[in-house]
Amino acid sequence: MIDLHYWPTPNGHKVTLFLEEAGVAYRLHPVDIGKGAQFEPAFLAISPNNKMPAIIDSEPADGGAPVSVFESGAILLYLAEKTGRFLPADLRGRVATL
Ligand SMILES: N[C@@H](CCC(=O)N[C@@H](CS)C(=O)NCC(=O)O)C(=O)O
Repeated sequence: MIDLHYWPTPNGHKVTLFLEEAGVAYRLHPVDIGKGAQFEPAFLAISPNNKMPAIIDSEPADGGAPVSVFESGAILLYLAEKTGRFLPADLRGRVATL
């Protein structure tokens, strides 16, 4: 399960678009950046630069402890590698996508 810490901005939408298109199960956790929720210690433990989106993957591919990822580009890359979706394996396709 992916826990997505989210607010409806373009950077937040990048992650929900991926999750919806890939059919990945997820739970949304609102981070009201207008009210300063991004500065709460529990959120900073996940996203130390006080920006959403951020995710916690409770079922990482290595079977280990939950993994947290912040920065939308890093999240998209993590999810692409986890699911095998939307990131071509060939050099040129991969570069074009990145
Ligand atoms: N480079 C980051 C930018 C994320 C970002 O700018 N998030 C904004 C909303 S779109 C935010 O959380 N701002 C709260 C703040 O800076 O205090 C990414 O791509 O994830």
